[in-house]
Amino acid sequence: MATAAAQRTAGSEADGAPDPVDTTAYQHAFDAAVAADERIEPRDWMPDAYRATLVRQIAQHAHSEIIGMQPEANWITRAPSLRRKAILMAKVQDEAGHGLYLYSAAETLGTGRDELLDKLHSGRQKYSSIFNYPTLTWADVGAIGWLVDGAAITNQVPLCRCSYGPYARAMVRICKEESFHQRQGYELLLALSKGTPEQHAMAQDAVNRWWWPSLMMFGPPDDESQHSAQSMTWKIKRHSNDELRQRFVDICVPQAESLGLTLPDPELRWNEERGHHDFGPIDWTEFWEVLKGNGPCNEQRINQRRRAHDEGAWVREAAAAYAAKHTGSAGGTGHETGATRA
Ligand code: FAQ
Repeated sequence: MATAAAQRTAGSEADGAPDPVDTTAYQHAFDAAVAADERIEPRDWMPDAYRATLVRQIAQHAHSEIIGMQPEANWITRAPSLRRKAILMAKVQDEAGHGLYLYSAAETLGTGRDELLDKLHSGRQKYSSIFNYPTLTWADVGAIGWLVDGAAITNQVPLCRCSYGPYARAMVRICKEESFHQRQGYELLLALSKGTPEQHAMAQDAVNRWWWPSLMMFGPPDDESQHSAQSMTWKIKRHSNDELRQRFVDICVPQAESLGLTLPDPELRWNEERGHHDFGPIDWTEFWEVLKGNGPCNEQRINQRRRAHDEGAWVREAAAAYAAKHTGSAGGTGHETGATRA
């Protein structure tokens, strides 16, 4: 008997569009592939809503990576040593790379990067709430690495098993790099925590400010998460927002102790019965306000992104001219992108 993968690609048209009369059969093959934990690949038939959900999530993720460069880039020129500066530059560059892998993954779904960037710039697509908070001191670089990258890894490791192949494969590399980022943040905070009383206080202040927004990164509570149930059925998401948030809290508590820092939540305590830490209520009003554009830095972030895009127009034009010049030359890969191979 043919595998689900063979069934859903067999007979598909070159443009990926099935004969309308056969849609039910394709749907069955798609469902079977998802149930069997097989990967859906770009040329496979997939429901329109599955494609749209992936584009939405991958685009939002890609936008987060590139907008996420801004808060830390703010500190590159003020890093306290050459070593710290080199590490921070590498990290910020990695985030740009993550954006590229993710835009490429979205391209495999038939949505170009220009279109996605246009939607970001016009406010029709979101980026993570976390990047609308300011980086006030050098310790914020450590707190972002430890908490924001830590939250990102907790959320993204399960995405390495996402049912859509290009997204899942992009996540493997991203998670490896994020784990380096998390370690550098932890190490930076440890140095400050063990430093002078002023440095310790600076580290504590940064953790106090980044803790709650980091918990919000996982998205709204499960009963308010409009996409979770369907995304989990499709195995795009493997865990709910609240499950991952809880996992993150449980990971952070012992790490905070090792750092010699406290988490700003008086209700945080181990619950023997649940086998997890209980934690205090999250201010969801703040979260929704940030999503509506009313966070401390929303305007600054999007304006900076638009400006960078406009100022980079000449680079895109030069790259396109170069590619056009080399199209048809030996190798003929002038316009090839990672999109088809992501
Ligand atoms: N911020 O129904 P759900 C990083 C929106 S990468 C803004 O639960 P879903 C690396 C959601 O889109 C960080 N919006 O949605 C780094 C939806 O609105 P929509 C980004 C949010 O998709 C580190 C509505 O709320 N990571 O940090 C947020 O099932 C350091 C209802 O929510 C990813 O994108 C939020 N936090 O679950 C870079 C990971 N949460 O779209 C630089 C992939 C929810 O209908 C420096 N994404 N919303 O208008 C995911 O796993 C999911 O999309 C969730 C949300 C879990 C974020």
